[in-house]
Amino acid sequence: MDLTFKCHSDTPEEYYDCFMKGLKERNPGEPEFHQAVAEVSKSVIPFIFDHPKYIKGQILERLSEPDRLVSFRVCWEDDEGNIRTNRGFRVQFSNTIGPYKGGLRFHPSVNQSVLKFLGFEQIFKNSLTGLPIGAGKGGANFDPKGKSDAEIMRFCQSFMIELYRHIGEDVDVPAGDIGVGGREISYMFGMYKRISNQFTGSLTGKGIEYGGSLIREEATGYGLTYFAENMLNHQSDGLKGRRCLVSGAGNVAQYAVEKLIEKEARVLSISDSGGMLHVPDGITSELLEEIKEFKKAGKRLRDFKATGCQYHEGKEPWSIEADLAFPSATQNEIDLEDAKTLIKSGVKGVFEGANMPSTNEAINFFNDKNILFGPAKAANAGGVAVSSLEMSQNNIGLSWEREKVDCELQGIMKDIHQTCVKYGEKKDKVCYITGANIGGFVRVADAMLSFGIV
Ligand code: NDP
Ligand code: 2IT
Repeated sequence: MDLTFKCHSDTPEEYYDCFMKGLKERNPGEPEFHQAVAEVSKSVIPFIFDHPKYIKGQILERLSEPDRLVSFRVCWEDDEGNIRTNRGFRVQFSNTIGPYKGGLRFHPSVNQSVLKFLGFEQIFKNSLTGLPIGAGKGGANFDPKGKSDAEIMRFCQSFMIELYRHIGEDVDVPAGDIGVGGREISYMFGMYKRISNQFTGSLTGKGIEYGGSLIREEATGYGLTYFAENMLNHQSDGLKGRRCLVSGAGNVAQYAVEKLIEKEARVLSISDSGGMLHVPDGITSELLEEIKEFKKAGKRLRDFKATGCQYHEGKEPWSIEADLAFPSATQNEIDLEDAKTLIKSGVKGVFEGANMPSTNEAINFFNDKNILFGPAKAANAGGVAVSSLEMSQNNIGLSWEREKVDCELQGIMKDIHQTCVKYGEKKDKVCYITGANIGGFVRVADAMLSFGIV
C-alpha cells in the first residue's frame, strides 16, 4: 500500500477526513497515535490550505510516518532467579532539525501506539524550543513498581545492550519520562559507556558528576509554571494567590508544585496512580520535601500521613474548587466528564504538564467554554529544552551554573509563548493550540522543503 494517501480535496474539512482515513488505515489499532495526529491536523490543515507549498510537498503525510521504529526483546533475571522478558522500543520519528531526541518510558501500558503518539508530539514540541533537536521516543512495557534496585539495574543494562546500537550523541539522544529518572538514566549510561568504550553525551538527564546539567531535573515542572505565568501575564493576570490543582506526584508534578509555591500560588492537590491527596490549606515547601522523599522511596500516597492532608482513594483532583489546573500524570487523564467537573469547580485555566493529558473531546469543551488552555507541546517543553542545553554543555565540555540554565529556560519558555501568540492570535484572543501546532510545524516543514524529497 502506498504510504501516503493523496487527498484531492476542495476544503480543509474534506482534506482532514481523507488524511485521517488514510492514517487510520495505515496504522490500525493505534488509538493514541490517531488522537495525537488528529489534534495537530485540525490546526495544520487549514494553514496548509493557505500555504499550498506544504500540500505539494506532502509534508503532513511525510511527518506522520516515523523515519524508523525498532522493537526488541529485553531479557533479564529477577531476584528469585526467574527469567523475565519485556518488549523494548525506540521510535525515531524525525531528524529534520537535529538528532532524534525524546524520553524513554517504562510503564506496563507502553506499546507502539503510545510511543508513536509521544514521538509525533515531540516533533512539534522540540521545534518550538528553537533548539537543534529532532524527535524520538522509546521505552518498554516494563513495570518498575515493586522491583528491587538490583532488578532495575539489570533491566536497564539489558535494555541498553540492544538500544546502544541505535543511539549516539549525533544520532539519537534519549532521556527520562514516566518510570525513568536519574537512577535509570545512570544505569543505562553506565552500560552505554562500557559497550561503546566512549564517554559521550548519548543520554540526557545524567548525574551532575558525569555530564548532567543543573536544572534538568526541575526543568519540565519549572518550565510549565513559567509558561503558565506567561499566558496569565498576557491577560494581565498572575499566579500569586491562585488556587491550583496538580495531578501526578512524579518529576513533573513535584517541580511544578515547587515553582508554584515560590510564585505564591496555593497548591491544593497532587495525585498518583492510587488516588489523590487534598491539602486544603495549600502544600508548603516543607510538606513538598516530605512528599518528594516519600515518592523517591517508591511509596504510595495512600500511605502518606501528615496533618492537613486528606487522601482520597481512586480519585482525581478535578472536583476541588480552584482557579487553575496542571494535569501532570499521564495521557487522557482528563476526559469530557473531567473537563465538565473542572469547570464546575471554577477552573479558568488548564496547563498541560503531562503529554496529551486531555482527550480531544475535553479540549473542544474547554474551547467552547473559553478556558485558557496551554497545550502540552508548548507548556511542557522546558524538559527537553534543558536536555538540549545539556547536549550543548557536553559538546563544549563545560558545566553552566544553575542561574544561567534557569535564565535560559525562562527565555525559551517566553519565546515559545511568543511563537504561540504569533501563530495563534485572532481578534485579540490567542488560541495556544493553533499557535503551538503551527509554530512547531512551520520550522520543520520549511527544513523538509529545503531538503527535497528525502
Ligand atoms: P514520573 O514517573 O516521575 O511520574 C508519573 C506520575 O504520574 C506518578 O505519580 C504516577 O503515579 C502518575 N501516573 C503515571 N501513570 C499513571 C496512570 N496511568 N494513572 C494515574 N497516574 C499515573 O513521570 P514524569 O513526571 O516524568 O511524567 C509525567 C508526565 O509528564 C508524562 O505524561 C510525561 O510524558 C510528561 N513529561 C515528562 C517530562 C520529563 O522531563 N520527565 C517532560 C515532558 C513531559 P505512581 O507514582 O503511582 O506511579
Ligand atoms: O516528553 C518529553 O519531552 C520528555 N520526556 C523529555 C525528553 C527529553 O529528551 O528530555
